[in-house]
Amino acid sequence: MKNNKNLKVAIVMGSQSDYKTMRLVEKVLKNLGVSFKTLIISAHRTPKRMYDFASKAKKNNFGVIIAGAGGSAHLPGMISALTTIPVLGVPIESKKLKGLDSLLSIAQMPKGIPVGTLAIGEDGAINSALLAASIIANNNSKIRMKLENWRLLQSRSVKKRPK
Ligand code: RP5
Repeated sequence: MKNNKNLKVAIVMGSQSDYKTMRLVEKVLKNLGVSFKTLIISAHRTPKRMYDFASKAKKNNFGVIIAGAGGSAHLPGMISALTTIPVLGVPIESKKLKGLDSLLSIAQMPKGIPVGTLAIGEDGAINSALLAASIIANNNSKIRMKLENWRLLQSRSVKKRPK
């Protein structure tokens, strides 16, 4: 890892079909001024690509990896097995089981190889970006300030009384 202050976030997903959810990660990170790189990597369709990515992730200055996957959703766990960079898993809402399959698969990692699991679908995608920004903010005061401001605006946007 070259520079603790300028760590990037890797956004990876198992399929093009995951991008409609995972593009929200990009949107939030852009808003917070966090650098990122987005890639399609499938644990089962492109295992070599996954191995190359995960084994070079530290050298490539990634500080957090966000992995979105649906169905049996082994991508986040497999990447986590190959690197000690924190991996956040976004369970994609699958067609048949509405993402419950993805959620259980990502959350139920056996001890020893952790994956921080977010909510299913869009909420999870957005929160994964906020959590990744929090991790990067530990060593980056500019991003910490942007994150604090984001929270402030969110609080201000909540009306006191319902209409
Ligand atoms: C997983 O299979 C992907 O993460 C995706 O959510 C799911 C379905 O992929 P496609 O059949 O749409 O390519 O690997």
